[in-house]
Amino acid sequence: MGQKKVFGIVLAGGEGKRLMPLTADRAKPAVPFAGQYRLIDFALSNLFNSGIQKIVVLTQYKSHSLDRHVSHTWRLPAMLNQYVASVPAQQRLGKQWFSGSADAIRQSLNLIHDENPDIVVVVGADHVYRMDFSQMVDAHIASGLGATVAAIRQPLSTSKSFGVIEVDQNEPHKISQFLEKPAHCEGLPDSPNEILASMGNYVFDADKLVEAVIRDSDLDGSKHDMGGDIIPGFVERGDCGVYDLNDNDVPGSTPRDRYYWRDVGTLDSFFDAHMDLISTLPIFNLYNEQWPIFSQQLNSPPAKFVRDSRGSTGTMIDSIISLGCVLSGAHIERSVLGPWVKAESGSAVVDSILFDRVEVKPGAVVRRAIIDKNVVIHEGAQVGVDHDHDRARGFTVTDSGITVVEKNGVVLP
Ligand code: ADQ
Repeated sequence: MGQKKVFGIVLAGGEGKRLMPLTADRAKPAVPFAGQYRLIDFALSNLFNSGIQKIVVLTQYKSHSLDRHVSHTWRLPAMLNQYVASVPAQQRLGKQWFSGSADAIRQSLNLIHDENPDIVVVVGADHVYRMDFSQMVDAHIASGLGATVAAIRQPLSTSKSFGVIEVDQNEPHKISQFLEKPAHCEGLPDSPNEILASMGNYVFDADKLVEAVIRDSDLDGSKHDMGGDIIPGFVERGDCGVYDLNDNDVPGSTPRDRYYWRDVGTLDSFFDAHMDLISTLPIFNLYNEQWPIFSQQLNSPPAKFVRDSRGSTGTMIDSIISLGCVLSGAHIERSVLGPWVKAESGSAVVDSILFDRVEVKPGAVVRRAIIDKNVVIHEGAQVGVDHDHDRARGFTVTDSGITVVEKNGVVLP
């Protein structure tokens, strides 16, 4: 990135409807992940580790726990002029909230003007991955183009979830067509069952980004969306490049997780991403000290795994257990436990994700389930065993059979 001034913007105002009920009370980037993290920690760690250390997080929807997490966790040394600032929508330009991700940037242009950067890196907040943005910024500068979109190959069947990129045959670093979430499209010439998908991460020349969001605000029919409006505009003007994640080399990556990227926008993909963490050779490795994923420093005692009062031992295998957990005589298998979870005698937690302070009482069973914060699962109760019973009790059951229990819930037998 050399001497260029680079500014980071994290888009964190989306509602995350497909993650309901986990987003009933919090913004999607604030959803807990892997026990001690929040989803936004991945985007912020990637930016910070890339040397981008002036960052704003644009928030809107139910932003309280997100703002709190960012301000408690991401305190960079002001003395070095580094910061991560969470900036809620403020109606600075009139009586309207952000109408889309590009409008969020337009309404926050004062933040860009204050820093007067050469380059702006704009990233989403709800993906699990590692990426060195400094390499993407270098490629962007070398291309001479106004915008660059990060891209990764995905199955053709997922086209309706992504911006789909077509490259210029003569200039393969340049995008010739960008379709936002098409229901149908063609596969890649060298791999018909795959598309080149936008990762929702962009690098811009600062002046061109400012110009583009201002121009977009006057356009009839625009949804003021980065993927739907701003990027297609750059492509139309022949000013948009592509940066393939395969060209990114993050220090300490393993062959298994080098190109790992997961959009955790649905309950099923959120569940699957957790399962990627817990195998012996993880598909995504949290233990890479050369590219750490930072999160809250919990003031908590270590996790404890003990026999119960009758002397019965529990078992635990292929699981992640956070600080403050006490597991006495419980069976924990292929599960991720957040801080301060308690599981008691004869209980079983299998293939499940438990958020902070869940209590699993004696003899209770949790199977293929996501249990939000502060839920109490009473003695002998079962979750994820009988889906009809789960639905009858008001729990969400996904198409692939994951039961989700909302925050503060009580599960009775
Ligand atoms: P989506 O993720 O579906 O697709 P969107 O819902 O706009 O797009 O979310 C992108 C980011 O912007 C998220 O981090 C979200 O929190 C944030 N955001 C959404 N609305 C916002 C608002 N009003 N204010 C502030 N922030 C807001 C995008 C791209 C696709 C790309 C996928 C990759 O549009 O082209 O393929 O990401 O997952």
